[in-house]
This record gives sequence, structure tokens and C-alpha cells, in this order.
Amino acid sequence: QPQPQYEEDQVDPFSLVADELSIVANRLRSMVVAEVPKLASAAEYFFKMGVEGKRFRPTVILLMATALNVQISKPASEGIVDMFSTELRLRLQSVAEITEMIHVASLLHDDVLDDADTRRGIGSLNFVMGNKISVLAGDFLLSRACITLASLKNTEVVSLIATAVEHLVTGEMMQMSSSAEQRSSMDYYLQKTYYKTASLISNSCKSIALLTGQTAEVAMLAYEYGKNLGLAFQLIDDVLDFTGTSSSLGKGSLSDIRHGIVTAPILYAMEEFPELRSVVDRGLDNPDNVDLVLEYL
Ligand code: GRG
Repeated sequence: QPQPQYEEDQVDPFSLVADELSIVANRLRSMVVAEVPKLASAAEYFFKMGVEGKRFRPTVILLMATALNVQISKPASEGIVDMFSTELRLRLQSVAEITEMIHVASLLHDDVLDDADTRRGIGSLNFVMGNKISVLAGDFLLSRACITLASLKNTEVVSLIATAVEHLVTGEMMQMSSSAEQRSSMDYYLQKTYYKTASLISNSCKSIALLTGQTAEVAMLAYEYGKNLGLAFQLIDDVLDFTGTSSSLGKGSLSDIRHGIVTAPILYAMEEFPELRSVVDRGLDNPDNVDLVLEYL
């Protein structure tokens, strides 16, 4: 995947946790071992070198752990100091791994629902191995995530992450079965986006706060941070669907609008050009209506 460019005074957030990220990547690969080779190779498909995603969620989670560490242990001027025991570090890494497994499971199922043929720059699993294998590989990853979650022995964290999984399903359902009025509503969009994208990030950030023994106030701040970051991530993802190229996106551009999904750029354009609403109401499943909307963007 093409890497973002950073100015001299900017810090590449991924590089701050590069070592931890590679540990997480290796542990993920060792976790997706199934008894049946076909299932293992299907699930592993997403964790092979060169075809992995951005690992945005594990990065945010590991950065959250780092940020909390700096705040509590030493003055910021002394830099990032290792105050975590090995056991606690493994537990925090587990949250990053659980979150990525749940995320990938949701992508596998999403590609089946959308009949998508490309993901992360290569053929989607459903395209390569069929819908049935793809659904089962998603279920397998979800089960692996549950086993790792149980090993944390923290019922509050189990509840937070399970709620985020429920939210993924709720957000997807809201997207699939909305009325014309709901599709044109910014409030509905934000609620759906919280469920579909932000909840997994916010609840895992809060889990990191709980596992590192923070106060309820800090845990809530970690949650709010993850929520806002998740919403911002989806807004940018929405824009990239219009501005990105197949190689930068790892899938075809304009895929949201061509699946009839009303995203943030369209909602903002509707505020500026009210006549666009009637086009959207007529349905984006009609290619003529899609072309009309594209003229406004
Ligand atoms: C099986 C947990 C589970 C859920 C089933 C299908 C479904 C319900 C939910 C789909 C939710 C979904 C696809 C949300 C999209 C979130 C999103 C912005 C995905 C793209 O994330 P990136 O850009 O992808 O981080 P990479 O490939 O980089 O990891």
C-alpha cells in the first residue's frame, strides 16, 4: 500500500509503534491456525505479507497505550518510558489483535454482502474462494477473537468489545435497510457511522484505559477520543471513495455510491444544492441518478 507522506515537522504515527505492530502482526499470523487447512489458509489470506491493510486500529490502540503510559509514569520531557510489566503489555497487544481480527471478519462478511471482487488491492476472499468459505473464515476469525478476549479475564472489556461487534452488525443493517428520509439525514449518517466504524475503535481505546487501571474519567476520555477519531476516519474514507484511485484504495473508486450508499460528501453537497435531494431520493441504484449526483460533487 502507498505510504502517506509526512512533512518534516510531522510525526508518522505508525513509526511510533512500529516494533509493537510487527509483534502484533506475527502473533496474528500464528493465531489463525485452524484444524482444517482450507479454513486456515482462507483466514490467513488477509494476514499474508504484502496484502495486509493499513492496521489503523492496532496502531491507534498501541498509541493509546503509549499515551497513557507517558502521562502516568514520567513527565513528558523524559519521553516514553516503559512502565508496563510484560504481562500487561501482552494484554494490551491482545486488544490490538482482537480488534484487527474482528475488523477483518467484518470485511470478509461485508464483501460477501456487497458481492465485492477486490479488497486490499487483490481479489477479495469471496471472489477467490467463494461466499461460503468467506463467511466461514469470518466466523473463524470472530471465534479466535472471542478466545483471546476471554483470556483477558476482564468482564467489562469483554462487554465493551462484544458491544462493538453488535454495533458493526447494527451499522451494516442501518446502511442496508434505510428509508429515503433516513438516507438523507446527517444524524442518521453519524449514528450509522458510529456503529459501523467508530464503535470498535472507541471501545477498544476504552478497554486499554481500563486494563491500565485508569480512572473512570480517563476511560471516558479514551472512549471519546476513539469515537471522534473513528468518525473522522470514516469521513476521510468517504471522500477517498470519490478522489482515490484503484491502486491507492485497494479496491475500485466510487464503490460506495455505486452500491447506493449515501456518504458524507453527498450529504454536504445536498445542503448546498437542495435539488440534489430529489435525485438521491429516486435511488442511487439507478446509474443515471449516480451520474447526476457525480456532476454536483
Ligand atoms: C462479522 C463482526 C462481523 C460483522 C458483520 C458486515 C458487517 C456485519 C459489518 C461491516 C462493517 C464495515 C465493513 C465497516 C467498514 C469500516 C471501514 C471503514 C473499513 C475499511 O477499513 P480500513 O480502511 O481497511 O482500515 P484496511 O483494509 O486498511 O484494514
